Amino acid sequence: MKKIIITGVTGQDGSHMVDYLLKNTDHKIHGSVRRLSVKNHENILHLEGNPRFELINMDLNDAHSIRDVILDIKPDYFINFAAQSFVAGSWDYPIQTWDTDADAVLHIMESIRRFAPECRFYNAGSSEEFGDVVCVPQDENHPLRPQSPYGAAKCAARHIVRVYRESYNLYAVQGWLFNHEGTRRGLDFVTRKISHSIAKIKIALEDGKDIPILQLGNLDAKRDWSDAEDFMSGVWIMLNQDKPKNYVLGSGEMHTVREFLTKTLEFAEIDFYSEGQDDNEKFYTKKGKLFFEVSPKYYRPAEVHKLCGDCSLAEKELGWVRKVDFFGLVSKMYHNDYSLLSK
Ligand code: G4F
Repeated sequence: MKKIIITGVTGQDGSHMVDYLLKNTDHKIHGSVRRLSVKNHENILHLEGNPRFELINMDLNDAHSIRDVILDIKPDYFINFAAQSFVAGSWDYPIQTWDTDADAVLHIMESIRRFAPECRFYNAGSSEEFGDVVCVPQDENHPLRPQSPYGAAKCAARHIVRVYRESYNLYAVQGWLFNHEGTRRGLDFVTRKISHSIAKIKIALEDGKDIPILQLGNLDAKRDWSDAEDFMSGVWIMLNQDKPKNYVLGSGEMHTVREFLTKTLEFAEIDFYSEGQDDNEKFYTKKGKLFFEVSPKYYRPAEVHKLCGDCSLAEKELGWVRKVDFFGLVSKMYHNDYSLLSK
């Protein structure tokens, strides 16, 4: 039985990866978590008692902890999904972001090189590395032009992974994953913030209660949104090629934040009209109740205006396919939040 370490298992991607591997392989999975006084295990509650899944303690900000775990388990695969992944937060915590998203990758690579050189390593890359893009769509050859401390840290990690792969002949890859969302997404990311808030607004309207007001920042940013579950097979295939190589995973479609919001309102069957522009834009129900407004407090010091992934190489060489499109994703997220909140 092969051994896989996955970091970030309490998060969206880590928990989906565990589900994917339990279903599609016979391997043993060691899910690493940082011991906290408050548990945040909602995404992995269903794994409790599974004999092929074991939680282990590891703190990516502690090189000794990484070394001890790799020495002890001698994994066949190491999938690093743990990160400070909230781009907006990276201006508030740039050093913590750098420690977790860049330095930790160096510590992992160094421990793999010393103690488990046969281990295959995947690091979660990001389309934020392309940042201020020079063309649309972006493929594997797009230059790295990050716009945030988060994007810069991911670029540093990418170079670390490449240098270790080339210097020590390790199987180490990093996928450029464009935005991927779903029902386990954190509430601060814009898609889940919208699906969850609109579901709350819908329920308040149905119950005749006070309507909570949703506030968002830049509605014109364009993103390439996919279903996170669809990306897991792509990551696993990337890890199991004859030779290590990096790939873009995305949908090749761009949609604005505004489109995500209005599509969600369509699924919620909330009719509305808008007033004002830019910082003063507001949405009202047909009965004149305010339920949405733009708030500059969610603007970022620097924005990535458009991201669109060209995943043709992954489709051709890995045979990777997506199942869920943009409308399917919006529908799934809204309906999931509506049923969660109506319970
Ligand atoms: O949902 P977001 O916070 O995701 P962002 O910044 O694109 O990053 C996500 O995708 C990356 C891959 O491209 C990952 F590497 C990263 O870890 C993360 O998963 O914001 C999306 C867009 C931005 O342009 C932002 O300015 O939505 C805009 N936005 C507008 N109002 C907002 C809000 N974003 C958030 N989080 N909250 C708002 O109120």
